[in-house]
Amino acid sequence: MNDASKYASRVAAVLNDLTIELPSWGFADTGTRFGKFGQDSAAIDFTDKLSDASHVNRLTGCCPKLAVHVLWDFSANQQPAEVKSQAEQHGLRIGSINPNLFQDQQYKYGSLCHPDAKIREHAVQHCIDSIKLGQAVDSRVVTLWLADGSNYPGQDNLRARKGRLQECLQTLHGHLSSEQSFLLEYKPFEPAFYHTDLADWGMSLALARAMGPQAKVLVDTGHHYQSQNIEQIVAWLLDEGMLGGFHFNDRRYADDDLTLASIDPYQIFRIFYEILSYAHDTGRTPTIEYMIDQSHNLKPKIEAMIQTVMTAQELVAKAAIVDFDLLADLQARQDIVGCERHLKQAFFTDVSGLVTAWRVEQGISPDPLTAHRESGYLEVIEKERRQRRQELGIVTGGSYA
Ligand code: PSV
Ligand code: MN
Repeated sequence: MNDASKYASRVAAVLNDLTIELPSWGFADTGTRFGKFGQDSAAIDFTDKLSDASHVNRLTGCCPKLAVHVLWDFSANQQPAEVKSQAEQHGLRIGSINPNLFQDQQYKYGSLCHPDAKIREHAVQHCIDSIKLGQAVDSRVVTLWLADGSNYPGQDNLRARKGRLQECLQTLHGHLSSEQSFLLEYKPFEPAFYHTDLADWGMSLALARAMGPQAKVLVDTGHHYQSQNIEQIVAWLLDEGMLGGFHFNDRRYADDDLTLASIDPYQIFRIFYEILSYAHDTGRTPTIEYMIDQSHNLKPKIEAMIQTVMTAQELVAKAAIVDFDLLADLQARQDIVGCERHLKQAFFTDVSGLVTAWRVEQGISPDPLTAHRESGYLEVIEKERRQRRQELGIVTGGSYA
């Protein structure tokens, strides 16, 4: 067995480096297209989301930023400066800004890829507004997920759509401040079912390159076909200097929004292993934005977030105890069994003591989940939000129809 204790400082170093953005939408009532089940504790407004995220940050010590969705979190009369200071009052910063190009009725046939130049202009303007919003709240990242695609073969010209998209994205790059990066998220299907305009990492990579130096690729762990080798994609993007960030979640069938590593923890371990091995081999620490992108219909939302963060910390700690030099030696000798055994040993090593020690060092609870359950926070917000919902006449749950 790997002697985990001799890697204590390496584990502490990777945990110090790992900050994870929380998604504002993960604290509100969400669900599937068939229905949603309301929770009394679910956030009603943006202040609730800040409060919940701040609670998770206090307990885990590694979530200082809240990712926001422009149309879900910002109203027309909201001043960005106020949002920024409100976040600061909660000990947080605004993280990645997510433009929304998928709700508006005019996007029925696409947004940045739409055949009609007027609709593309509208979509571009929304993205420019989002970039400006990011500048005003001092956020460094704009993440674009594009719902564009088509449902039937022949519905539109695939190459023409690519050209329109490239042109729009290049315009957007020109609006970024020198401190902003632009992450292009890909997804193979949904809501479109025949083709998606940004369907995989190769398409995101090609367009990010065409956009300019501040554009990179975002890997949403749930946005891959069954059994796709995600860690290889990560290794390639790292090598190309094009890995910008992650949306953490897990999937069993499609884009299920399950909690990170709930289905395949070994895969997330292998992703972290690729990142740490790149840093070890090159001496470079890539700037990677880690964000959670999960909406829980059944699990209590705050618990699910804490569980996700704790899981990520545990898995990165396991990847940190891989002996990269030993592994390189085993690889050079073509000791295939030895190589695999070494990786597996790291994965199966109990690192909880090292992670706990790091938490104690940070002055936080060794067990954030239990600390949350004992904090009384949930009971307070449940009561207050139940009452507020009644006063506002908000009915929770039900169908989306
Ligand atoms: C789309 O499925 C996606 O992964 C994008 O990142 C959106 O911003 C997010 O989900 C909304 O939950
Ligand atoms: Mn995502």
